[in-house]
Amino acid sequence: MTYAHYEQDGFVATVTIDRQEVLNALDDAVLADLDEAVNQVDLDQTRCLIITGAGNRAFVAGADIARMSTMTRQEAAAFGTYGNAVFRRIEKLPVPTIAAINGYALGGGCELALCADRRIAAADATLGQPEILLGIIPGAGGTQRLPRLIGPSKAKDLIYTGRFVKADEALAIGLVDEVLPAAEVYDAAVRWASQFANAAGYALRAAKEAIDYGGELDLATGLEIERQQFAALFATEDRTIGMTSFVEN
Ligand code: CO8
Repeated sequence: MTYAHYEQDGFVATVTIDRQEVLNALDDAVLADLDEAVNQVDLDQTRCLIITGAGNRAFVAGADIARMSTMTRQEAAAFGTYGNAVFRRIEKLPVPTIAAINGYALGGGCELALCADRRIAAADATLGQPEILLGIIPGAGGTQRLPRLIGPSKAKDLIYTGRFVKADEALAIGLVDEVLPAAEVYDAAVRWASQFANAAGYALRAAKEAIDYGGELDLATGLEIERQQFAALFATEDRTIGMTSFVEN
């Protein structure tokens, strides 16, 4: 019995969180299975990772509120630390990642989606950071990644009010990148992922690292990372093939 299934289809890996009786809510066991599934990503075999939720009702409806309702402060600290570590590992994967958001992505579920490079949402998806309604704040990166993605004003709107955001609004404010009928979300994620199957893998990794790591630093350091990555790619076969074939043809 696992709460997170790993599948590999060609160069595309998919991790599906599966605890449908509580809308895929996260507790320690789900986090551990998610961690284990993500650790199966073999960087020699995988060009893109899709993360999704099982069933059609939820991506992840948040951390398990029943479990959190009895947590001591120390237990909450441990839970938050673990959740953050798992999410950070996902965010730091060198390959592109996609959140295929089917249904609710609330609280820790929205925060998980924020760790992906791209968010594709079903037209009936609902996102949000409702923690304030429970007397807490986001605990797995929401106060940090959400304002970086959609700006501090919009992030404060969502986090201060805890209101739910339907897919159309999520698209309008940049919280998701694409909205499609529910039945088309996963296939669209696979299509987006598949374009990387034959792409220059080292260049993709370098682009991701320069954008993500550089974005956490001052401009001068970010530019330095880009400069080094740019030069390093001249030692790859992809660059030799790519440039030679352009020049010859
Ligand atoms: N935790 C535990 N159980 C849940 C959760 C949850 N987050 N969400 C839904 N469930 C359960 C329900 O209790 C219900 O169980 P049961 O059938 O035994 O009564 C089952 O899932 C189905 O849910 P509903 O009957 O409520 O379905 P509805 O369609 O009526 O409502 C909602 C769906 C609107 C999604 C509603 O269930 C809801 O509001 N859920 C809570 C959403 C929420 O507040 N999420 C944020 C939680 S706080 C958080 O995520 C903090 C993050 C900290 C990160 C820490 C590291 C990972």
